[in-house]
Amino acid sequence: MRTQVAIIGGGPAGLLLSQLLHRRGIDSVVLERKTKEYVLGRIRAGVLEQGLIRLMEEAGCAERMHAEGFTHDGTQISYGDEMFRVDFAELTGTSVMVYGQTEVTRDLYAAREAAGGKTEFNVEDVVIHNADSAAPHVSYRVGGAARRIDCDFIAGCDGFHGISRQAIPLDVRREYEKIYPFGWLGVLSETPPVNHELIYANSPRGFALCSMRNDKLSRYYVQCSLSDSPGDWTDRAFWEELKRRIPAAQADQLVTGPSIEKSIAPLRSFVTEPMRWGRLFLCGDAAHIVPPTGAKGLNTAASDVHYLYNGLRDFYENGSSRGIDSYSENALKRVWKVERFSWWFSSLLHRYPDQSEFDLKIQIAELEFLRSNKAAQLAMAENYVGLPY
Ligand code: RFL
Ligand code: PHB
Repeated sequence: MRTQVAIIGGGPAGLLLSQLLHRRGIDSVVLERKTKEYVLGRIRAGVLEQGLIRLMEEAGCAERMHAEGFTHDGTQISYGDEMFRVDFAELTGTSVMVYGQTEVTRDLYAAREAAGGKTEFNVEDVVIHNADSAAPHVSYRVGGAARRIDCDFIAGCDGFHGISRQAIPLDVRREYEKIYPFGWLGVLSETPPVNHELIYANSPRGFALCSMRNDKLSRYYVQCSLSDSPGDWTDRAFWEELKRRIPAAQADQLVTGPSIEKSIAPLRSFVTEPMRWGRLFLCGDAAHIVPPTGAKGLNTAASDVHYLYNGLRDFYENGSSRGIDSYSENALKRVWKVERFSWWFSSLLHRYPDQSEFDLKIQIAELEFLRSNKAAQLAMAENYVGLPY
């Protein structure tokens, strides 16, 4: 088989790239290790920046998002029983949208299917060949049969555990990593959200987050130990712990119910450089990971897709390689700013095992500074709604 762009990974980055390219008449094939049902079963991001909203529009996939997504003009931040609001609309003139990654992915799959796009599921043993030559190809197996795709370019959109990053030789690749000494236990429940905006909560017992998918579906998280497993947490234990970490006024109003999903995610900051090697381009979680505090993972995957899509367009439409040549540099400049924000926001809100009494006082001082200082709020808001691209 031959295509212009072979895309490894059928998560949001790979699908969005494929659909954007299709709209410009550029052919691609998506290779996904799992089934569509599996990909759509993963509960992940919930907050979209304007940049991703615009890309969904450009991809022709924004109708349901605009009908069902919720615009959020601000967020709440609490510490103990204190709570304050950062008003994104007033500070930056823009907002974010609450619309789940699951729904984004569902809309993208629907668009690829309607357009007759080629997606191979259940692929195994994907190997990238000759990425540093003018004629790369990808080999893989599906149902035991060996297959091969010849292409002009390869987009490595296969997430943190994918194979694309490993195809860049070790003497070229540099990796930067920070592992956090805790995880997030997340619960999805068919209950009305405790608040109409998100609450990011710093508490002496650890971080908590009150989020949502819609007015009948809530998503909550509590900071937990890395040695915990979801089975260690009964629903009752989860709700009790969440109530202890948010202000009493909100805890009193919390509607609890059975969890319909419960999972633990470790927290990590990670960047690989460069994001391009020859004709291979890394996109999204394949190249970088942020801790979820600040909701930046999916959104940063989208900004990579923006740079790569425009570079490939420039190549096919104008015969220029300027965009693809500057892809890694441009994407990484923004990635590092997002890494900084996600690291900072995580540091502000979590309990760390080695925190001293001094460190705790500094954390509260920083929260009170943020509460009272418009310049600090503006810096936070600009990052939260998404740095421009
Ligand atoms: P994905 O979603 O991991 O998709 C990669 C796909 O590649 C497939 N794959 C392979 N396919 C073929 N061959 C191989 N060898 C392959 N290896 C892997 C995988 O099966 C998968 O389908 O990466 P992508 O597309 O880069 O998207 C990134 C986002 O999924 C991720 O950054 C976000 O979910 C992170 N994230 C959040 N991001 C936000 O912007 N806002 C949020 O509110 C937010 N909340 C979150 C999050 C991540 C979380 N977890 C579970 C880590 C909340 C949580 C709890
Ligand atoms: C979510 O709703 O899953 C969510 C929202 C905000 C975050 C992380 C996750 O910072």
